[in-house]
Amino acid sequence: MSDPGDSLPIRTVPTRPFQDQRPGTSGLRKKVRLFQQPHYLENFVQAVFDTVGPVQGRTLVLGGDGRYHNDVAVQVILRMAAANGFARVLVGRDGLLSTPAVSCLIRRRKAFGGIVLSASHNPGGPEGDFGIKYNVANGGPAPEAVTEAIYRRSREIRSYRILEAPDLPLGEPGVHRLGETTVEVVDPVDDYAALMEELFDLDAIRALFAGGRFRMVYDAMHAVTGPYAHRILEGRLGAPPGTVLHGRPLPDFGGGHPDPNLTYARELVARLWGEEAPDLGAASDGDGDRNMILGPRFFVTPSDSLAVLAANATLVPGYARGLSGVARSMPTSRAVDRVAAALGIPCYETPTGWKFFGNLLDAGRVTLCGEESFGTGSDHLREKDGLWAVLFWLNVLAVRRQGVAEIVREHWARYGRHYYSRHDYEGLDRERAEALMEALRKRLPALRGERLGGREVELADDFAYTDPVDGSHTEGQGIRILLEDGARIVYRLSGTGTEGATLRVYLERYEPDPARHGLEPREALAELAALADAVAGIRERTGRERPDVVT
Ligand code: VG1
Ligand code: CO
Repeated sequence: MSDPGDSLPIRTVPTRPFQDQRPGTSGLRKKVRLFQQPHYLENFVQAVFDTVGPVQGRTLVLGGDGRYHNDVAVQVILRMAAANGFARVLVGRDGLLSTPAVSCLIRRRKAFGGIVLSASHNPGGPEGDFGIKYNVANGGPAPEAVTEAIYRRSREIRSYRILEAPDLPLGEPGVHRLGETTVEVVDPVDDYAALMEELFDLDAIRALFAGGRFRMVYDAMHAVTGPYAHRILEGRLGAPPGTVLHGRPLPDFGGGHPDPNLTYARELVARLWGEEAPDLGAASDGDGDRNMILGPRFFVTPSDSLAVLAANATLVPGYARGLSGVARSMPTSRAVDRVAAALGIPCYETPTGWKFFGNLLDAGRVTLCGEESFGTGSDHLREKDGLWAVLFWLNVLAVRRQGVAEIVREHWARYGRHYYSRHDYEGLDRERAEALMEALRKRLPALRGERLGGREVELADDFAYTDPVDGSHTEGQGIRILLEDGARIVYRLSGTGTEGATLRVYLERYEPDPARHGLEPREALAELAALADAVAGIRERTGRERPDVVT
């Protein structure tokens, strides 16, 4: 044990509240320079401790995705955790932990909660974004009642507590004392890798890779999953070195946008669409909770991926007993609903954001859940989990010995295809974007019973959700318009952006006939996209001719 001693002075630092510390879809996200203001991070952390406490004698898990400011923030939070009386802090080596690894550690080590430092898929670096998120004892994101209470506290806070102490060395696993607090530096991968070992038939996947017939490329996007992927894919599963691209976490993600989609994972996409494409392509985001799955010249939409995993779950040891139920966020396509119906299990529709799955998972009502935004997960922890989804696919591929595209096409043939696409209009003027949503909301009563594109509007509402487990209620979660042929348009404003407003428009059309499963989503959804524009006046109100990102 190295120690700066037990008798370090605790300082109570006077501060003034910031008015803008309301957590969004997934924690508090702001530009790095806002987080660098004196007291900004400290205020929020104290607001968290005040809200979730008493924290005396408890264990906290702490880590982040390695983005710019991660190293500074980790040291501040360690000193604050000690000053606030935590008995123990488990911190990832070099301050690194993926979001799923934080969830895993909270659960396996029975911690009181955890702090994740990440702005997920948002770019990093001095000009980029930073973020902080609190997870509760089940390992999942704090529910809305807690995040709102943290926000209220942040607006009245007058002081915070911090220990005066030098930075702790976090480069090697080991145990340190910080005042009265024990700080344990843990290997970020160990516990997570052990959990994956319990869930998947890793020997079968190893056999798939053996002999070099099956090849994959995994793009860690210079974000947090590099060390996890090197260890599990190249180490445990025997995939050749070079399988993991961009495997070194960098504070600015190598200048990239750590968002695993067809736009930002450019090199990976080039490989999968190139000569001698590997059999599987995959990528994760900044903090490792998202995943993208590709076959040779083939993109699996996240909504389809969830449905395929649900339909094949019993092939995987950890899910061989079957699923208790499934859940998806409202904008996610309803492909998984059809699998649930066929399996005779419930399917829940929740608001956007992983925090709404927590109660369903805790209550054992669902086993798998997912979002259209490249998020898939299960009851193995309480966050979405990028590498887990990749291993799930690998396990299915190892058992079925078919290609990715073949598996998805067979799935469509059986259940029908949900053509799906999300159009994002980024960096809009906030007032204009809110006015667009408000105008839509006002039109809802008139829309019901109207005809759009020759079909009757079956449902038009602003999505509200009552949690079936604890009865908590949330409103204003997105405008949805459902047509009689099953087509659907959803509009909502992003809760993770840091500049202006982002309008997300989600388009979905169901096609039961396998003869018509070969269209490009763009063609298949062209008419619906035009309708979405006509109904909301997107071009007129935003002045944008087309979306910035289509996924
Ligand atoms: C987005 C996604 C949402 C996801 C959230 C956090 O939120 O749409 O599905 O849960 O990001 O993902 P929004 O409010 O911008 O649409 V991550 O990987 O940032 O933790
Ligand atoms: Co993320």
